[in-house]
Amino acid sequence: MEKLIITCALNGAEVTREQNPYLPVTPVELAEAAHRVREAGGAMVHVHGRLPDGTPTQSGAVYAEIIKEIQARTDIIVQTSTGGAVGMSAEERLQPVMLRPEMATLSAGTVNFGRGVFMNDPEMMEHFGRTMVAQGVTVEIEAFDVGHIYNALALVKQGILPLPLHFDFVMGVPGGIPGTVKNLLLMAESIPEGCTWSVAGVGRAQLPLAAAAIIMGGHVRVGLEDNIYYTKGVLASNEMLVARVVRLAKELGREVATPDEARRILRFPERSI
Ligand code: KMH
Ligand code: ZN
Repeated sequence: MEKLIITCALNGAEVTREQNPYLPVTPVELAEAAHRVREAGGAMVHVHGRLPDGTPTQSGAVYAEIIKEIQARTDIIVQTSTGGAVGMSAEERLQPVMLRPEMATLSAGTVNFGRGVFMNDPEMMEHFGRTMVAQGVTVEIEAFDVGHIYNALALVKQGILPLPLHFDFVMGVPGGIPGTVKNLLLMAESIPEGCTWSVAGVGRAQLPLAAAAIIMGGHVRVGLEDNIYYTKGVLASNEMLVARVVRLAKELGREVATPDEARRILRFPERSI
């Protein structure tokens, strides 16, 4: 098995400080959290822009600050969100891609998202895919349901995205595929040979799906975007969640990847700038 890539989704767009006081919001807070996550064993952070009052933003200036602050402290991979928050326009969401981050997400289908609708229609997905490839940004497909895998493969058929792809199965969003091990097996078996995958279990699905992914040869995403609790009634910090996955991996005999090892596993191109 390849070494295990641990990604930490530091903040997301929906969680608030009122729900979890450890939530990083500002670029400096995100960078300090990224540094702690790297120390704990994380290879990548998935970040969302926020204004100082916590409001989600996809502003290029905010993301530029986040990337600069993180890179000043650590070699961890910075993956920017193109999902942003429910209700944002496509152009708004795409702004961070213009900064040419190493990796960005591409949500591969529309899904009910709690009480809202997270829109990702075919035209948007094609536009996101073309823009990310043109900018030299490695894509992570966010699949909130099994059909989203096939939407991503349609982009491959159209010649927009290259194979192999890296998929992140986001499981347990109310409106998406439930976060069970049976469903994880279905997701993992639905991607083409040679592709890689990670799983982001939402809420209480985070821990069992992380354990399953370690055993199955997939990779793991944890973090406050997806789950604010360490255990029932006990709030988590990002680094606590990462450290637990590192301990699990050790017990299960799976080595953990450094950021550079993750760059190789995820087939990042060599970059001159
Ligand atoms: N905030 C969600 C509506 C992503 O980052 O690419 C979408 C999301 C996906 O978080
Ligand atoms: Zn996100």
